[in-house]
Amino acid sequence: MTETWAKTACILCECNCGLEVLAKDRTLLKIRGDKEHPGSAGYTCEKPLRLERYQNGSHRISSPMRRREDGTYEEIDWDTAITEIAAKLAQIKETHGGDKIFFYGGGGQGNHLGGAHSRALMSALGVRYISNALAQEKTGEMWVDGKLYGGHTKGDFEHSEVVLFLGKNPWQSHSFPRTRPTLREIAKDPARSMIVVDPRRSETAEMADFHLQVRPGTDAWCLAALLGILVEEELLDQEFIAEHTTGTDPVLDLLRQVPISDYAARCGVAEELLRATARRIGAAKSVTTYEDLGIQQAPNSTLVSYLNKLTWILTGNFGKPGAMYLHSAFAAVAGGGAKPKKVTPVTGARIIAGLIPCNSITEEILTDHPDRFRAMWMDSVNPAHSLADSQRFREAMRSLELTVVIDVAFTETARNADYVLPASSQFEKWEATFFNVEFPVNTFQLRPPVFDPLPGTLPEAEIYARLLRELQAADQELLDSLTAAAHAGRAEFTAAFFTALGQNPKLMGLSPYLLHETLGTALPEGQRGAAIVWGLAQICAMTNADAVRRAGFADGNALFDGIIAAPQGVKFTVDEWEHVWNYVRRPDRRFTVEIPELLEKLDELRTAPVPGVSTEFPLVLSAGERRAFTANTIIRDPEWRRRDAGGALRISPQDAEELGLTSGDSVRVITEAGSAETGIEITDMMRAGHISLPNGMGVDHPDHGLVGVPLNELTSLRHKDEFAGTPWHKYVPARVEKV
Ligand SMILES: Nc1nc2c(c(=O)[nH]1)N[C@H]1C(S)=C(S)[C@@H](COP(=O)(O)OP(=O)(O)OC[C@H]3O[C@@H](n4cnc5c(=O)[nH]c(N)nc54)[C@H](O)[C@@H]3O)O[C@H]1N2
Ligand SMILES: Nc1nc2c(c(=O)[nH]1)N[C@H]1C(S)=C(S)[C@@H](COP(=O)(O)OP(=O)(O)OC[C@H]3O[C@@H](n4cnc5c(=O)[nH]c(N)nc54)[C@H](O)[C@@H]3O)O[C@H]1N2
Ligand code: SF4
Ligand SMILES: [Mo]
Repeated sequence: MTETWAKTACILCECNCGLEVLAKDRTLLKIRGDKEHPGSAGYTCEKPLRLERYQNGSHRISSPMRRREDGTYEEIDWDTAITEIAAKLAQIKETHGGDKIFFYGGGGQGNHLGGAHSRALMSALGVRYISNALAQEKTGEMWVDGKLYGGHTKGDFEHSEVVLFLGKNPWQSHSFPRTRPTLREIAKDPARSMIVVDPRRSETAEMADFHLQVRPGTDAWCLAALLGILVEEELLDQEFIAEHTTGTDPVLDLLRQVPISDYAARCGVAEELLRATARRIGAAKSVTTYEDLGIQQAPNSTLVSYLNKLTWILTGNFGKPGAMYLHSAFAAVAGGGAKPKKVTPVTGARIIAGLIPCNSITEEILTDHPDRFRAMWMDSVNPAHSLADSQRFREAMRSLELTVVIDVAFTETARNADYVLPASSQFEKWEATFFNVEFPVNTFQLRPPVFDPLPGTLPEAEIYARLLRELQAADQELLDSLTAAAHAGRAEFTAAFFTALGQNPKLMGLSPYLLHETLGTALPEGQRGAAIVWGLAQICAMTNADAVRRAGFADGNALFDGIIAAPQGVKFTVDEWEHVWNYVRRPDRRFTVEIPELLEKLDELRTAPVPGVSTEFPLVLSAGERRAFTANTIIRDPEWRRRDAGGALRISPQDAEELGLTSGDSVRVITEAGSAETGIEITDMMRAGHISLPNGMGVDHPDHGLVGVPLNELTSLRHKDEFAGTPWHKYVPARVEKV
């Protein structure tokens, strides 16, 4: 076969940098950054260069599998799998109601079209409860965002004078376009400053002008002190506050009372350093902040998200170059479908952005409550590895009447499922993500398949379509008339589709399926898997009409055609900075600064004890550090890793000495939930008392066995945020013993 260069994207983190790949037969021979990609412009880090380890290898599965009584699996054909699964879903819906079928996942770092297709199955079944990984990291922030301005914010880091990274190590974890060049530019420019709040001297902290090396889990005191100083030293932007916010007075009153010296002592950061940091923020023309897992998976996380946002709001760092912004979206990553419920059926936990808190999932299953979930659908996720307390989650899976996993590999989760359905890889089908969060220019890339599906596998679009056909989810007459319209022409189809939806709004939920079955058959050969994007493009063009037009697309049809024609990605919205207020979802376009529940928590900080350690567990384990070669569990082959192949436990020289450890030793890490053996790396990156293990390790591979620590054998469901229910993976009390 000939070698051809094709355009695609990296699937290992949410940046989705554009790639060009040299493909031959079924392999990825060479991989390089795509200079034509509108967001990454040729940039990549070291991780995608051997994506071949994802695409091919003994981890891939190529037949549907059914679990036997004894826990082993047998291969079955697709027809059998679809018929049996559809029958069981229908029976559970009939007996217990569709709301007892829980959907988890629907996409990872590179693939969101499968999740979009799954919406049609949910709609047909009457599913009401869903969740995904966002509900173990971002839902606290989302709750705060909802109260403040009703949208998602990000920063214009590239042009920012001062950037603040809060529990975020972008050198390794990235998360914004061309991360490393941007960090390097900030670090070398004497007129710009980088502030990092992290107990660890991370690669990013190493580059920073201000490193606030907090005690683990004490960020609330640190940020409260920082805000206290901003208020006390009159470093706020009063004009911005008067013009763009409401409810700010009670917040300022409380911040005036912050005992600054006391809080500095509690978080372990020198007061003078905090004051210098506050002054730098106050004097800057533009400031951006990025909060991530270091605070989102640690004590007081929702409160800390709020304090983070107050830092840039009260200093007027919104809606100008180099500052924070709200933005357009190609399609939503969260959102609970038609009418999301407010609390979970069994434990009454708060549902945020339509998502059940991850730490509640097990408790919604392992109970005899009549409203418990009876079935769980898992697509493109590995919850038996990624959710807190793996042991209990496995028990929960086995107690359900039906569990189905769709994955490319026989994962930890697949090994506990009743049925496992093999998906085509992200290079074998049309794919895209909805991590489109830039402003003033926002981009979207629809990636065509590089290869045909691995024999035996199916793209998710086809899996969901087969199930929905089996369930007879749509009226045949409707399908026939839409198909005829699609063959007549785009204008005819557009009119027919919207007329059908107008006559029966309930069809909205089924539209991914309808598009696949009708428009999909009229698209040029091989493009059927892109049909769903036609629907998303229509919604996007209606929601952001002016910005889409400024990007050069007259309407949804033009946008869809433009997307198909540009496999390197398109700019789908173009804004000016003054348009940013259009994205603030408030009738008065102002920020609602007062959040009473969180002000109460802020006030309680004075008397609340700082999270501490015990004699039984004297160390704090950060369970899930992003390193040079980790990528959740997307790549299972340990030979992919060029460095730190075993995933060592990082420990400070002081702690190592106290425990009598030297380089090369093995240790046992013990927590209240479990224990694991691992090698160590003694490094002064770590603060005394703080240890860390990498994420994404401890998965089983047919040729290499299990390498590294499966972290969630060490975590428990109990430790979680009181508002959002997000786990404290960065704050796991632990002890270490030499073995
Ligand atoms: N290389 C790589 N990159 C990735 C991923 C990957 O698997 N590998 N995963 C992607 C995903 S899904 C996500 S969500 C992001 C996450 O990206 P990050 O949140 O940046 O990643 P982490 O390393 O988990 O945590 C960031 C920092 O929090 C610090 N930290 C620990 N405890 C505390 C604390 O109490 N307070 C503060 N202030 N900091 C603390 C840690 O020392 C660490 O440096 O990364 C994305 N990018
Ligand atoms: N202790 C601890 N736990 C954590 C974290 C931590 O830091 N510490 N981090 C958390 C965070 S931030 C996140 S985002 C989660 C991530 O955890 P999960 O959301 O569970 O996802 P991944 O580990 O990314 O697993 C993705 C799965 O998708 C499969 N896959 C890949 N391509 C395809 C495809 O095309 N189709 C289908 N159907 N499947 C595919 C992969 O084989 C893999 O099994 O983990 C969380 N868990
Ligand atoms: S930054 Fe993320 S998306 Fe870009 S190349 Fe690295 S891992 Fe892939
Ligand atoms: Mo994540």
